[in-house]
Parts: sequence; C-alpha cells; structure tokens
Amino acid sequence: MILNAHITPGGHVPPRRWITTAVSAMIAMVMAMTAVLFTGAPAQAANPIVTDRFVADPSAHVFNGRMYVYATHDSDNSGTYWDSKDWRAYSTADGVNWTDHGQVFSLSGFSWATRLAWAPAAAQRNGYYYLYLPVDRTKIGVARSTSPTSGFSDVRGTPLIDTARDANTGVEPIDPMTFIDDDGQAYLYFGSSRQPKVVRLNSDMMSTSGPIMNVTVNGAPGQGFAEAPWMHKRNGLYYFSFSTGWPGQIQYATATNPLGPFTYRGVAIDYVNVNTNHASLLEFNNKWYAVYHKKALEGGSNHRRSIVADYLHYNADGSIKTVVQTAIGTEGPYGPYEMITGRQSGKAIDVQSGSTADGAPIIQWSPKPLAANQHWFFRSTGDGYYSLVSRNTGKCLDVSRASTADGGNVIQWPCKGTANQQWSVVTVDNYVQLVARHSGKCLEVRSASTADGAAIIQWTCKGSTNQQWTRTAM
Ligand code: FUB
Repeated sequence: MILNAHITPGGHVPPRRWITTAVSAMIAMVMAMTAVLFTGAPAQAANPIVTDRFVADPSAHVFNGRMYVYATHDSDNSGTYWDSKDWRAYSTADGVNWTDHGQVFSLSGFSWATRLAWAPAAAQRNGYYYLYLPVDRTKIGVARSTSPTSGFSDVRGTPLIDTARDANTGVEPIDPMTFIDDDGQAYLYFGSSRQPKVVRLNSDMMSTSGPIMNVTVNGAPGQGFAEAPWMHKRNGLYYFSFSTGWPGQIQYATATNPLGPFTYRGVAIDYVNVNTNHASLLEFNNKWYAVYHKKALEGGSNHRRSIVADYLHYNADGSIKTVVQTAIGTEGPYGPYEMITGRQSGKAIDVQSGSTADGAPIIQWSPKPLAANQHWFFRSTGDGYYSLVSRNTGKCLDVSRASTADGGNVIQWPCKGTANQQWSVVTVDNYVQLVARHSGKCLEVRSASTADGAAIIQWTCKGSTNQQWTRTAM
C-alpha cells in the first residue's frame, strides 16, 4: 500500500532531511506505528528514495507493472565495513512514490552462511520470485517466494554458487545479476576482482546449466570491470554495465549476444561521492531509469549509503547519455533538458552552487555538461510561454517577488504557474531572448559581465548580446 503523498497539494516538495531530532524521533515513532497498521511503511520520494535508513546496492526490476528495488541494508552494518546482515525491498507504481516493504531476507535464512549480506539480485518466473544473495564473499544463495516482498526461504538448502565447490567462480563471487532473455534463457552474472562471470540458469531458476564462463569486455579504458555487473537489453542490443573500482564509474559495453564479447561504449554513471558504485539500468512505464547509490543523507559514508533514482537517456545511436545526478530525481520532468548559454559570455545559466533552496540566485557559470543545476526543461504553458524547470531541483526560473523593475533578481522557486515564472522565447538571428511574461523584460547577464558568478537579472529588452542565449540539447 502506498502511504506517502510527498508532494503537497500546492506542488511544493517538502525538504528532505535525515531524522535526528527528538521531535523527528516522535514523528518516526508515529510512522513506525503506522507501519504496524499497514502492510508497507512510507518511504520518501525525491532523492534519496529512502530517508529513514541507509540502503545500498539497488537491484531494480519490474514485476507486474511495479518497480521493485532490492537493497543491501547499510543501517544494519557496523558503519566501518559492509558487514550487513539482511536485505530490504521497496517498490513504486509511478517511479515517484515508494513503499517500504521492510526486510525480505536475512543471513539467518541460509543455514550455511555466516556474514556479509551483500548486493542482491531478483527475478520473477513461473509464479515465483527469486532472490540471489551473495554472502561470505564466497557464495551466492537463492531464496524463493510466491510474493515479491515476503515469505522468501532457502529453496536449495545449499549455495547456488560456491567457491569451495564450483569451478571458475573467481575469488569473489559477489554482486549477482539475473537476466532472462526474450527466448526464456536465464543468466546469472556475478563477479569481482576484475573478472565478470556468467552462467546459464535452468528454468527452475535455482540450478545452473553448463560451466561458469568469463565475460569479456573489450576496449574499456583503465582497469575495466571491478564489480556490480548489470545486464539490460534495448532494441535487440545487450548492454553490460559494471563498476570500475573503488571509487568507480558505471561503464557500459554492448554486444549482440548476452554472453558477449562486449565492446566498451562509455560511462553510464560517473563517480559518485562514496567509494563504491552500483547501479540498475531499466525501463519502467516507458521511461528509462538509473537506480544507484551514493551518500545522500546526513551521517552517510562509504558504508552508509543511500539509493537514488535518476532518469536515463539514450542518444539516437543507442549509446547512453551519462546520467545527470540530481536532487529531485524522478520527480522532475523526464526532459529533454537544455543548457542555456549567454551569447556574449559563453557561460551557462546556473543555480548558484547547485543549491536546492527556494530563492537560490541564478548566476552564469562556465558550462559543465553533467551539472544538473545548468540543465533546464522548457515546459510549455500552452499559450506561447514556457516555464524553465531546473533539472536538479524541479524548481522554476522566477523573477523574485514578481518585480517589474530593471535589475529585478532572478532566482529558483517552486513552480506555481505565475507570470513571473513564464517566459516567451523570441528568436533573434541564431539566438533567443527570454522575455518575462509579467514584466516584458529580458533575461540578461548583469552589466554584460563575462565572469563566473555574475548575476542573471531582468532588464528592459535592448537587443544586446548579454540578453541573447543559445539553447543546447543535453
Ligand atoms: O554492499 C557491499 C558491496 O559494496 C557490494 O557487493 C558492492 O557492489 C559494493 O557496492
């Protein structure tokens, strides 16, 4: 059951914060009581998607029209190592509102496992849901249930993969990923220590078929694969993505065969602010998502990570556009987004310091293609004007206090559809002017400055180059 409505009727996104104060503790208690009354406790929506605890290593899957995310439980570790003891699940029907399903399995469910409940994987087949769970850094077990969120048990009673028993597991068979191809063949990818592995699964999804094989990725720069393999298929092409190390990027490679060999194509997710990177790339409700982890809550660290979701986009040639990491996540528009650069300065319209606050000043800054605070979505009002929505925050470019004066400040503010947040786009040669609906004044770089940090303001339109802009698709 979805319990949280995280957007108030006015469309204002409440601040996201980690619960630390006594007042918040009381709120948490009430929320916990609510959780007892209902089947799922509320989680937050914008990034991170879970705010009441640390969770990591998302394995995201669409089952029956809903996205489920299975996670390592970082709040359950010592804080100095990845020594978690259980796994949790979250789900969403719309990519925005998340339901917390609590713990789905723990180390104690495997009689043969002792420690290190690491990155999970999941699959659905034949009326069952399967979790693939790496433990002890040496084994992967399978738990099965008829529900995606509860009732899982060890179906084999022994590991599916075991370094002590199986050939070619590699030294560290961790980070499983299950992929069922269109022809019904299922694969289990896993691995660390620079060598990804793959093995076919039988249709029972709890036994393997044939040998464990090495996955080859050709052409990756640097050291290539480190951990966190992920497989997805799009337009008949197999995309194999993985983390490159500690810290790591999520790089990806493609092939026409799920077993490879794969050819390096690029970076799907750049470095995050913790020393591991782990991502799911998937399509859900006709949009593509990157679900990954980073430090996003107070008290976060390399071992206390949080799961975030951002949209994933492709270029026309099937290559992945490196994910733009945002605060608003999938609450913001899907896009397309644009960078807006000044004709005179060549600098980009930028929310100062990537602030998420209401009222943050809009300035110009040197273009940074992956900076979400320099990306804007032109949302049509339907009558000839546009709101310019920040990719980072989902907030709108706004003339402060609806000033009509020359020099009126331009800020970000929650979108509310008022005329001081609406702009007409007037083409001048190969450039555009952006004219505020309420004042008729033009967006400009104050005093025609070419410096980083110069304020963006409104001024009487005069056709000068500091009032002209280039729009570039990102
Ligand atoms: O959570 C433990 C380990 O950290 C995972 O197995 C790796 O992918 C890394 O994210």
